[in-house]
Amino acid sequence: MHDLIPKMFFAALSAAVLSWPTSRADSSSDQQALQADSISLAETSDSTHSAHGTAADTQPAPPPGPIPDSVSGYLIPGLPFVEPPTIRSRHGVLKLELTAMATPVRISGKLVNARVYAATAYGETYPPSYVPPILALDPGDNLQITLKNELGEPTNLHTHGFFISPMGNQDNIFVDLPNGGAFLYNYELPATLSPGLYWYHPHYHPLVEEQVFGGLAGYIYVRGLKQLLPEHLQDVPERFLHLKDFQFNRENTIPARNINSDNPTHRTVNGLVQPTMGMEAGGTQLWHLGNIGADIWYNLELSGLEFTVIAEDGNPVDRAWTATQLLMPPAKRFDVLVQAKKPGAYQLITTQMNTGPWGDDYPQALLATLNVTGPAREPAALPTHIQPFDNLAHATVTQERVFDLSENPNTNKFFINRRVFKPNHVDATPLTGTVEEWRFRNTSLELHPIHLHVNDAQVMSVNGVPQDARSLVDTIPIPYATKDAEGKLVPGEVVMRFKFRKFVGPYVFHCHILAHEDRGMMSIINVTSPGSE
Ligand SMILES: [Cu+2]
Repeated sequence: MHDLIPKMFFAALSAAVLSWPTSRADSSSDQQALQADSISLAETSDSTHSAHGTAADTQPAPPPGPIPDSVSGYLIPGLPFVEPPTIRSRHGVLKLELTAMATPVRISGKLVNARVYAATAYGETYPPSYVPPILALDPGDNLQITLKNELGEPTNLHTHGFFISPMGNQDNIFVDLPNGGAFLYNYELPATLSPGLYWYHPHYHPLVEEQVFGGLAGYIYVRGLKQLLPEHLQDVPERFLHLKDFQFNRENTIPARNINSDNPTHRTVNGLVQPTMGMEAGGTQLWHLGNIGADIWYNLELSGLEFTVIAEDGNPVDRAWTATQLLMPPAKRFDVLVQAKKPGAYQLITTQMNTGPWGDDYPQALLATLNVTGPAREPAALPTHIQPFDNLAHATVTQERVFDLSENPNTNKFFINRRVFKPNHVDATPLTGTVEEWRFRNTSLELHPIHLHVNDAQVMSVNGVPQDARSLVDTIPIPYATKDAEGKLVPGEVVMRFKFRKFVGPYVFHCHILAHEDRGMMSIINVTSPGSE
């Protein structure tokens, strides 16, 4: 099995080895290693996991049959809030089968053609659903997912936020699982994995947007957050709110081609349009919020109530912070405490917003209604501190890097350092145990949320303003460029630090607006150990 590790990655590189870019700054011994592995790849050409990006690979699935309106029915708003089932680990192991398929499912009462997961685990069958089961784990667990592909096109799986190896059958987004195939992912979670909300979704370039937009995205919850709360809050009710949006065409199919994220869309919470939730006056609830849609943003408000953030992107914060608005780019997660003193109907909305002159405009939308009942009552005291984190502000930085984010609105291509993603191009080769400082400069006129796999980031400054980080994070909006008084373009800029703690191997960073990622805004880093070069 070990042999497969480099081969799967270098399968993705195989075409490249023939024309290795001259601009690559890495050592020539690296290059020799790549060539050596590409030779061994040839010996395994019968492997079901072939290179990414060939014409045959990215052949899209044929469109599904239309669903007549008489069969599809209508979206029903205001249904009671429900959550998907949870599959829990047992004795340190969670073993399940996940099947990605194109099939009709009901979303808030309406039948639409979607791309979704079905699951089986411990003798239970979980039918295909727009919101798949929540996988609940403890730090240190072993997660074994057999992914079966019935989509009609290739796919794979990414565990967003996990601090695990990017190689072999762990968080390896270079795996190419063809239609009809199966692949065993075997994730070894570190005992130190931080508690909070994570998620899973396909990462098969360049079909990621359509697969996530079709419905292929679910939650992973790593337990232990409640134990970080004061004792009087450790048994508060929890709610998992999956934020996903979908569009459907005349044939009642979620589009897979030419998705326009600026089109009118249906925002859903747990696959429901504007569901109703309940809470007792004076009560406290722990909400797990994640934007697991493909492209669009949320700016949440709850009728002026405060969200008390206790974790961000699966990282408990050192100081709890409160906000009446939560900006959530695609992939963003917050674990928050919510309280209401007085009874009433509180509206969870996403406000009107736009993502820049070249970006999208979203109208305000009601997401859910929280009905608070009973006599007014003072809620419990909230915590101010949750858990310290490994603050990198005073770390020794061994390497600085600059990444330019740009786009061409005419060709609809998106670039990092003026290149579209190439499976053969490595942009950086950090060493384990070091801290690097990366400067992202956005010269385009829209926001781009940047996500690095495996290692979380500490935001140091935004547009030159120093930031006092409360935790590490994994999805960071980079502000768009503006013009100064003389009309000169001033890039939006975020400086962040990464500590490459442990895992070696190639992995990616990219814009998590998946249309941008699919159209080029992604790049590879290859982490090595000092002495292994
Ligand atoms: Cu982007």
